Order: sequence, then structure tokens, then C-alpha cells
Amino acid sequence: MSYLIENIQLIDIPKISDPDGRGNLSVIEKDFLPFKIKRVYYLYDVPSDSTRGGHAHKELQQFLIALSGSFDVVLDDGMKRRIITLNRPNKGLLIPNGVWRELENFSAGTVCLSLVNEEYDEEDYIRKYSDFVLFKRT
Ligand code: T46
Repeated sequence: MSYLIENIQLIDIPKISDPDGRGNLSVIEKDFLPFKIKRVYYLYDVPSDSTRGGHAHKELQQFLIALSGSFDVVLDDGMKRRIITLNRPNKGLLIPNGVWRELENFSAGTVCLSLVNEEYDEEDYIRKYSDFVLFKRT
């Protein structure tokens, strides 16, 4: 998947507001994502001073949603850094492979949902930033 880090933006997830005031419903289906979902996992009970992520993936693509609460995603392509805040359950962040990410500033009660295109494989992780920089150069 090719990308420019500047083009990584929050994506609106369709929202159906109940006409009788029963709240909202959001749905991800069919071709909404540019990949088939192979795995779903979620982060929760994250202390506010904790950082998650701190790695890149060689192949894995990912769609992150703050189902509740909020957190910041620091994106890094080896040259530039950007910070994007997720704080709505109807907005998602599509992170292509080859992007370093750190998740921080978790508010109390945050649930971060992750939809991904690969099964879990530790070989797909680049967990050292210096290895990531080398990976981007080659
Ligand atoms: C990502 C961020 C947002 C598994 O056994 N299966 C799994 O599917 C996952 C995701 C993790 N694990 C194990 C591997 C580690 O022993 O759970 C432990 C914690 O994983 P990790 O340190 O990778 O957790 P995070 O929160 O730093 O990263 C996770 C995902 O790994 C990663 O893809 O982008 O959430």
C-alpha cells in the first residue's frame, strides 16, 4: 500500500442516528476498508501515562477506532511525524504498513478497536526505531 504520511487522515464511518432518539449506530461493511479483516483486537484499561504501539508493521494494515474515550496516535514515516487524535466512535484511522506508530494520552475508559488484514505474526513487527529507519531506507 503506498501512502504519503500527510494523506493519512481520519475517515468518517457511516453513522445512523436513530430517529426516535435511541442513539447512534455505526457500521463497517463490504468494501469500506481497502482490505479484508482477518483479525480484531482491542485495547482497554490503559493507564493514562502508558504508551502502546512503539513499532511498525512490514505488511499489516490497520484501521483504528476510539470506541470510547480518546487517545493520540503519533505517526512517523522515518522522516516526518504527525499526531492525530481519535475521540469519536464514528471516525477511524487507516494506518498503512511501513508506518511507525505510538499511541499515547489515553483518557480513562478508552477502548481502542483495531481491525487488521493479517493474523498475528511477531515477524511482521519492527520494534526498534533504528531498525525501522533502516527498513525505510532499503
Ligand atoms: C498495534 C497496536 C495499536 C498477541 O498475542 N496477539 C495479538 O493479536 C496482539 C495484537 C498481540 N499479542 C501479544 C503480543 C504481546 O505479547 O500481546 C502482547 C502485547 O502486544 P503489543 O506489545 O504488540 O501491544 P501494543 O498495544 O503495543 O500493539 C498492539 C498491536 O500489536 C499493534 O499491531 O498497532 O496495538
